[in-house]
Amino acid sequence: MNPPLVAIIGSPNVGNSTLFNRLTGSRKSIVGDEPGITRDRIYGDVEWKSKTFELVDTGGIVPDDDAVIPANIFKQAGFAIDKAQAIVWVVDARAGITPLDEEISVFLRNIGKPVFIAANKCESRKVEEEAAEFYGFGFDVTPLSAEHGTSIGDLLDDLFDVLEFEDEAETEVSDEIKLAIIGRPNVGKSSLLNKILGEERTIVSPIAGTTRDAIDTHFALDGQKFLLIDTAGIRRKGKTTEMAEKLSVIMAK
Ligand SMILES: Nc1nc2c(ncn2[C@@H]2O[C@H](COP(=O)(O)OP(=O)(O)OP(=O)(O)O)[C@@H](O)[C@H]2O)c(=O)[nH]1
Ligand SMILES: [Mg+2]
Repeated sequence: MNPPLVAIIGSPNVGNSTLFNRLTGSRKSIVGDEPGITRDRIYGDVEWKSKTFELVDTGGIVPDDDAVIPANIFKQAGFAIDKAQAIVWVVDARAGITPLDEEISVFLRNIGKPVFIAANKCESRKVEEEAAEFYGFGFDVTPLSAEHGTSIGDLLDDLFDVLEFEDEAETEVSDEIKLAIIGRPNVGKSSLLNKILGEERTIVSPIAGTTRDAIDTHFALDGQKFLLIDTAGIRRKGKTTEMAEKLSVIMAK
C-alpha cells in the first residue's frame, strides 16, 4: 500500500537537497550555493534492499524567522514531519554545531519520531572525526558526503531498522493522468493547486517567483488518479537573473 515516508530536515545550505537527489537518484530538487533555495516539499522514491520508501525534501529551516518565506518554509517542513515515520536531520559537519543546530535539536527532540543525523560534507578524515560532536544531541550520527555519495548505505541501513513497510502486493498501474499547471509568474498557479487539493501544498506569496521546483502531487478523484504538477512561472528569456530561477525554468520544460 502506501510506502513509509521519511523527511529530510536541516538548516539552509547544509546539503538537504543534494542528499535528497543522491538518495532518490534524481535531480528533482534544485541545489544551489546559497541558502533558501528549496521552499516547497519535494517528494521522491528511494529503493533499497528491494523495498521502496518515500522521501520528502524540505527547505532549510530557521524556526524563529518570521519573514514570510522562511516562516512558510518552516510550516511546510512541519507538514512533512507530521506525516513522516522518521526524520533525516542534515547538518554541515565542516561548520560544526551552530546555534541554529541547537535550536533545531530541541524542536526535533519534541516530535517523538526517530531522528538520524546525516553529518554532511565529510570529505576528510579530520571533518569525519569532528562530526562526532553531533552525538551530543542524542541521535544516531552518520558522517557522509551527499555530493560524493559516501556512506549513504550506512544511513539507509539505519533507517531500515525503524521503517515499517506494508506488504507491497499491489503494484502501481499507470492509469494516471498527468496535468501540469503552467503560466507566467504570479498569476496564481500555486493558489489554484492548493484550491484543487484543499490543502496548503505549496507556498503562496505576493512575491513573483515564489515557487522554484516543480511540485508533484498524486491524488484521486472519482476513482481516477491524477498527477498534478505545479511549475515555476516561466519568464521571457533573458529577463531572469537569479540562478535558482533559471534552473527551475529549465526543469519546468
Ligand atoms: N563539499 C560538499 N558540498 C556539498 C555537499 N552537499 C551539498 N553541498 C553543497 O552545499 C551547497 C548547498 O546544497 P543544497 O543541497 O542546495 O543545500 P540545501 O540544504 O538544500 O539548501 P536550501 O534548500 O537552500 O536550504 C551547494 O553548493 C552544494 O553543492 C557535500 O556533500 N559536500
Ligand atoms: Mg534545498
